[in-house]
Amino acid sequence: MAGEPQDDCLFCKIVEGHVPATIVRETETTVAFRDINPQAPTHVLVIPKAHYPDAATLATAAPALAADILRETQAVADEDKLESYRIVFNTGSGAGQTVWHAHAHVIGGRGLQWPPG
Ligand code: D5M
Repeated sequence: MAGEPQDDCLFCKIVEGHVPATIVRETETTVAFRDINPQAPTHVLVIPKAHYPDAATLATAAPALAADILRETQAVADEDKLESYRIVFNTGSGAGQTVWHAHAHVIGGRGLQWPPG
């Protein structure tokens, strides 16, 4: 069923506390934790506790939850005192998505180039 935890999902395991993570924020519906392979001084992943495979599926099935994710990206930026930051939703393997549980990358703390690589 949409949103149900998946046994084979790494981020569901982080939500359940079965895989350790450096959690920076948690709400009723979301968790934010530091990326294990940081690309900038701040690199935090904001995820819904419920399982959706990517951002578009999340936004269609649970738009209020998608809004929770976006609000939390700002809260993470505030926590790390970032004036500027980038939010990235890699969607599809061609764009670099490797974990099939929707997540926003919050990246900041250094100059960011545009266009991204
Ligand atoms: O982003 C998936 C991201 O997830 C990638 O930047 C590494 C990160 N990752 C993978 N395993 C972990 C654990 N265990 N803790 C924290 N971060 C993790 P994608 O957009 O799918 O490539």
